[in-house]
Amino acid sequence: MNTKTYAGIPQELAKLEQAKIVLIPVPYDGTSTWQKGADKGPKAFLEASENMELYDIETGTEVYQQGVFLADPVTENKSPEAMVDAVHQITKKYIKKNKFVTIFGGEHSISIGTIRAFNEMYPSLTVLHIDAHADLRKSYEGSTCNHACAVYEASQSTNLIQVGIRSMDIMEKTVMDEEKTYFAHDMAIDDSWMEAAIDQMTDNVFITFDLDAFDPSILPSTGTPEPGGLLWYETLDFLKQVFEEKHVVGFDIVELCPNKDEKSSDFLAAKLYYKMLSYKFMNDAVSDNYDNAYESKEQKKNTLKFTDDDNN
Ligand SMILES: [Mn+2]
Repeated sequence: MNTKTYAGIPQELAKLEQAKIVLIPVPYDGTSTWQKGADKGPKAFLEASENMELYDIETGTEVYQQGVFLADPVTENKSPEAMVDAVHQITKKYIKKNKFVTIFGGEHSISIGTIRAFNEMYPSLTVLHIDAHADLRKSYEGSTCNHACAVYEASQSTNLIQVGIRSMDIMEKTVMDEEKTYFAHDMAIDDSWMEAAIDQMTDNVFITFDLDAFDPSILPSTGTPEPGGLLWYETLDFLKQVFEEKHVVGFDIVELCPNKDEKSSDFLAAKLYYKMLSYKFMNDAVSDNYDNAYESKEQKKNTLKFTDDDNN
């Protein structure tokens, strides 16, 4: 039984029944290719979160008052496929409980499971993928559930928009939709990408945020740091607009690879998570009921079928 709460919030705000927000840690690092350690990400993130002040100056809110339930970590690691399946099932379970579901990895392969769950529960889903890497390989090192394949499935089954990309294999060009890809070298010289990307989104948006999208000068503790990344305030500016203009249905944050001598990355991840929650709930009173407005594709089919029968 886990008695620790997210960010040390009071127990009564951390109970599943009352909490509007669910946080699922996935300490998984089965397929990373260079520096190992993303499995330690959730622990470092939670420790940093406990040392963070919980009033958000920008929105003038204390989003933790909406309630945050810290779920048991997903520890399935028999195979990448079994891990993805476990993440998929548990994510879906909490969406069905009408919560705002968030997931902290772990390496990026966990997002195959999170995206699959949200895509089953929300029609016309946009996946906003913020990352240094394209992650569009169909399979890698013998598995379709490798971190290098994180958004291949999303590219086939959702409206995928990629932001911050600065590293890819030439083969991925055959899968990539360059109209919906925002490369870091273009973003650096022209900030019209924010509006352009938002214009391409449907209303339901899931955000998968690989921390290596950030510039290594502000976030060095990640498995594969790439130069030329996003900075803090431009990232927040973009995220805030997305939360204001779209129905963000959930998000995951992945690839924190902690280094005991460098804590600022852990703290940045903690703060990013809290900022995203603050933007999500900035206009919601604590007393408001929360409705995550899920409508699974199965349900939708049944409703249509019912209507057809009704007309006969
Ligand atoms: Mn990446």
